[in-house]
Amino acid sequence: MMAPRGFKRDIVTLPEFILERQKDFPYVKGDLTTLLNDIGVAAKIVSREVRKAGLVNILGEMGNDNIQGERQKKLDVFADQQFIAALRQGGVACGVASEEQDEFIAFRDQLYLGHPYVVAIDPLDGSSNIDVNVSIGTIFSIYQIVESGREACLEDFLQPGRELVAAGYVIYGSSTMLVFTTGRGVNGFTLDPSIGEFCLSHENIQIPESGPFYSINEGNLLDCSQGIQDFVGWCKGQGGGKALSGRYIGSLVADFHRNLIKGGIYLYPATTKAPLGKLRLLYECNPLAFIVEQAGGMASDGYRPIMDYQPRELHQRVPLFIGSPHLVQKAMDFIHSEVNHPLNG
Ligand code: FBP
Repeated sequence: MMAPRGFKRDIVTLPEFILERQKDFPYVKGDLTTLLNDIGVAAKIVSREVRKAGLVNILGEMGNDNIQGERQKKLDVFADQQFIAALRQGGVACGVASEEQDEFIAFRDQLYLGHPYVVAIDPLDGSSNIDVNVSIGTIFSIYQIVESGREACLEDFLQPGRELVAAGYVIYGSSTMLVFTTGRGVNGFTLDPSIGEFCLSHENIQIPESGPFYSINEGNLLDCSQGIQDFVGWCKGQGGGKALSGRYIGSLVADFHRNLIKGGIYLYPATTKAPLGKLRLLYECNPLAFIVEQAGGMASDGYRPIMDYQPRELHQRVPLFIGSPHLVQKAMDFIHSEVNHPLNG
């Protein structure tokens, strides 16, 4: 039976959505479309392995440490290989920097010369949750290379977040979702395994001005500055305000996603043990900062926007306060009111 004239399916797949929005990008010839699709394919492959992790030999450790000094998990390495292969085979990116790799990888084949993009990736975020079946994720960000027609080089990756062309994350949770921005709003796609397609499920996501959740590893709290301890106290209703609910999954992508949808703040401040915090500017903080700002939220190191940082090195760490603008501003107010705060002279 012929579909009636003008019949329109009620689902929009990721490739269709990107193609439809391609006209928004003055300078692209479809490269960004291809690149986002390549990332989508690798995400599907990783999602397939995550969904049967307990049945296949992909849980547990590889037996070595990565450049971050963390025990590398088998799924970290699997995801890293899948995304790098997808970017190399996709033939659009000319280089990649990964949280799991010591150095960036420039795709040196002639084929890649002239391709305008490099990608930074945290292939598997929330590694500590892999073996216990808790939501984990992938975080990616795309920069245009500084000078076209040459091989990818370090300066292409060490650009401020303000220079990002696109950023996104994949969450492997109760469903697999891909959420991304190209600087024109934030959209979310849910993987429909029955057709193997990411389908538009969350259009033009806006983070609530404030929200009911705060996310911090309170095990580190006594190691944080007084301003941060006071802010967490405020979150708990000390000082008479309405208490927020503490939620900490231990997977940045999962905590961030909940707060993006429902409102809240995630913070991983500097501590005496980790004076620069734990999270990586390139692989985790910049891409999520781009997304949250596009959704009406804020991302700060407690003093200035994350996106204003001039990165100095590939694996640089920064403190992170990210989420609903009212809550991030509140945290910054508490920090700025610290007795020995430099701004208080
Ligand atoms: P990786 O798993 O990519 O190293 O990410 C860091 C991370 O696991 C975040 O996902 C999470 O929010 C945080 O570290 C948890 O750290 P901690 O165990 O110190 O609270």
